[in-house]
Amino acid sequence: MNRRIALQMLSAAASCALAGHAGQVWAQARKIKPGPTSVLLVIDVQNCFIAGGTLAVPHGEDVAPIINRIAPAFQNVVLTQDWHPAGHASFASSHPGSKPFETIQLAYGEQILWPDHCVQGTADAALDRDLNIPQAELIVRKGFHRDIDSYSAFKEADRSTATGLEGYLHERGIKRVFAAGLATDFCVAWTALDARAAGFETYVIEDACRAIDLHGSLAAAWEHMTQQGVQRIRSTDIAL
Ligand code: VGL
Ligand code: ZN
Repeated sequence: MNRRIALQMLSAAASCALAGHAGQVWAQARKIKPGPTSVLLVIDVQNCFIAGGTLAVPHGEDVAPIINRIAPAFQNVVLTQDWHPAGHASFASSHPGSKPFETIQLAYGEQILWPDHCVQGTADAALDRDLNIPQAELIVRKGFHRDIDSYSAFKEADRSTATGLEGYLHERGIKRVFAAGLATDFCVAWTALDARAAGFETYVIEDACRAIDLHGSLAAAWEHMTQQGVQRIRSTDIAL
């Protein structure tokens, strides 16, 4: 190869490397930096919702490694646990003649019936052991009233009983909520919608969630969330 071609190749390689680096810098600059007024809400990443659990969400066990990877980018992390007493109103077994995934009418309205799950103090209700977020500052337990379910980490299914999370976040000066966990179309969606209603800038980290998807519930949840201004992002959109 002659000297001129060799030089041309060298300079092309150099500019390629430069463009690659600039591209990386640009991509990094466009990423979301959570900061002190943001919180990562890790919703119900519990044994009941992963493989081997009583209400296993398809591929639910895949979220812990993704959440572990982004959690260090957050100065505030709050975990939730679905935490039902035995005989809870959302259990099909509490309503003779009913079966899981049927719908019934309770005092506060329609309720989907579930298999017994996340019973207080059981191994099934414990956090997924693969979750590794030692800096998490608070665990909110919900669904502990026997006669009221709570998909949302903010407000129970009667739409009036508060969990206290809204007050906690306001007192801590939190403005932005990032939600991840299980399940996208139930506890994550209800939590994100209530976060919006409470005035927080709200993001759902799509690939850090997995869905139950009962009769089109996943598509409906995204439509509802998008309509209400919940922002749909991916874990790679967050600056690590
Ligand atoms: C959930 C159904 C029943 C959830 C909790 O965490 O999404 N789903 N209880
Ligand atoms: Zn539940």
